[in-house]
Amino acid sequence: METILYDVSDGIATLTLNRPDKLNAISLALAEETGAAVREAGADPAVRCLLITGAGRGFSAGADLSAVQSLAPEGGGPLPLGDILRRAYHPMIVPIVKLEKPVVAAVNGVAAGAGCSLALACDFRIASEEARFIQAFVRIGLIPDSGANYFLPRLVGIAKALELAVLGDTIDAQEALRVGLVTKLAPPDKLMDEARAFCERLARGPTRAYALTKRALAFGATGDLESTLEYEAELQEQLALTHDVVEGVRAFLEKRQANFQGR
Ligand code: T3D
Repeated sequence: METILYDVSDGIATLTLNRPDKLNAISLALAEETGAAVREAGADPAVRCLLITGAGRGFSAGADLSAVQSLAPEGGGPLPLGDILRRAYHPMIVPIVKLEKPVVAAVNGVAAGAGCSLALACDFRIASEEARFIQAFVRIGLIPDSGANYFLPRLVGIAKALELAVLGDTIDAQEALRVGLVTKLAPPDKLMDEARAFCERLARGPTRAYALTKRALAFGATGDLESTLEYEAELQEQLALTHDVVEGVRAFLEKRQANFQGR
């Protein structure tokens, strides 16, 4: 892979966006390779948590604007932005949201435009105290994309989402924590250690319960009470079949730590 690094150890897959000279701007190759690596993490039983970060001083500066012009049709015409999103960006974002394992973003620096959407698609964001978040789309005359219109109102409410999207201002890490965009902050030199420790905790957890929690919350966010109650009952029935529920209950009764195996 040319634009990302991917490594698995101790139950954690680490995916590093790796175009540091362009602040990890998203080329078609980076989008494709990221989506493929996320799917690989999903299929690999050795992976129980996915960590996404950026090489160098940025997390991701969004769409690679230096490459966009070259995608214009020969002989002129509008940029095929819809096609690019459908073909490259959506297959990068959807597998992250659907991954049946926890996904943590270690936001090491600026996250702008679709790079911010990529961070928001993750289940948790641990940000460097020097990270910045920018809904940069409006600065080039676009609306938020790559799922920002889905993630932002859910995380910060529609009024704040509108403010961030319309003004396109830079918000610093402290403000991002205050409004609920990030889970926690870490000093820049401790970010990866803290993110890794967070992932280690998740990788030792009941992976199937995490997966079905993601599904249940997504369902509950749009469903009515009765259908959500029924959905919860169905998912608990599935979990009752897992090793981890048997082990969790037994460990409680034996007054010891559960040894979850993710199955
Ligand atoms: O269908 C579609 O394709 C549409 C999809 C759209 C989705 C989007 O993401 S739209 C939004 C695209 N992103 C942006 O508009 C952000 C552009 N970048 C910036 O505004 C700034 O770079 C930042 C605020 C993110 C960071 O500023 P700063 O001062 O820390 O760094 P810098 O000096 O501006 O950037 C460092 C280098 O990265 C620089 O290259 P150089 O001059 O050293 O050779 C810069 O050109 C490059 N870079 C930064 N962002 C991008 C980029 N190169 C290509 N594309 C970028 N998005």
